[in-house]
Amino acid sequence: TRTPVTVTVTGAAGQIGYALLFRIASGQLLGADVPVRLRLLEIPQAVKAAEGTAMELDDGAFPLVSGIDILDDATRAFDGTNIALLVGARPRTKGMERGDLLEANGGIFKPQGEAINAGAADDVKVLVVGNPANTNALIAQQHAPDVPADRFTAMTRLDHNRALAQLSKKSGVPVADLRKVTIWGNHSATQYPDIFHAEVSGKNAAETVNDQDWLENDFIPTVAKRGAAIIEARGASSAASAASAAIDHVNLWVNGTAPDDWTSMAVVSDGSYDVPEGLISSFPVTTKNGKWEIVQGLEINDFSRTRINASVTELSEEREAVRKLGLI
Ligand code: NAX
Repeated sequence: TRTPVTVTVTGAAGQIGYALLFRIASGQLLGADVPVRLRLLEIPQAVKAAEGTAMELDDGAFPLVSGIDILDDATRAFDGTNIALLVGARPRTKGMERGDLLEANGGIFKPQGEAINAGAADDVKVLVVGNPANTNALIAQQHAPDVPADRFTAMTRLDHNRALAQLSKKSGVPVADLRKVTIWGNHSATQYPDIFHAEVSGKNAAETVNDQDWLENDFIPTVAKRGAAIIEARGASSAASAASAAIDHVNLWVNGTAPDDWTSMAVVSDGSYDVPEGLISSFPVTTKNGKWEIVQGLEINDFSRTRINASVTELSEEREAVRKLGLI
């Protein structure tokens, strides 16, 4: 039998945690033959609620779960961890300025980065879901100098999946026959969902749809503002879809993308597509043997260039703001 993989989930008592943990326990994160050891990290006030979730995990009697620990200490939670899912974050509350938000999250992601640096397994892979996800990932990464920078990623797969869903509706082609959509930039309203390289049943998506008005005034805003629309409809923010995207992100990273497709991941930029080096920005990415690579050589038209630049500028500003706050 295989040795269990240690998976740490922060914000385990939250609504994404609630959806995510059961998917991990059932084998959908890593594979139906991979046992997992779960570590649930919460703040002290939420430990009791995390214990409740753990009781329900027990009651799922999942054959792949070899143990569950509930912790309120980051050092212990990340000790020996192979997969770190950083979901818990400080949400923006009324009257909070962006600087306050970045600072509050710096207080979470700096110590978590340090704990990962100190004790995580050599093969650790980190996914940041908690918002502002790209910049939180940057803060954690900057405080883990001994961990290769390419192990720190932030989630834009939910945006990618939202783009697939909208493209499927518009084209009348099932999601299974869509390939190569891309989310560029920041997981925020400035993100750019790109279908110029996407394929609908093997044909170019932008040419097949051939509707610039839909692209500009429907598709892009619908994908970028979907989070707000979900809150409006459900009275609570996206949770099961966010958990599902986290499963996709890690599963693809570990097990590889299909030969004729790619995924979107926010990863440390090497300067590709003129995205400043070191920013954690979303790119089209292929994965193989647990490593990701940015898809190279795509032609970027003027329409795309303007939008990618706008989102990347926002990321540069966030990096500047956390520098000024002394968080990196
Ligand atoms: P909840 O408020 O339901 O849960 C967050 C949990 O995190 C709480 O239980 C809280 O106690 C815990 N927490 C806070 N600080 C912590 C710390 N230092 N260590 C451990 N746990 C801590 O939020 P939920 O709906 O689960 O969303 C979690 C995060 O995901 C939010 O930041 C949210 O904005 C973000 N999202 C990111 C998405 C993405 O695509 N990247 C989409 C969905 C979601 O909006």
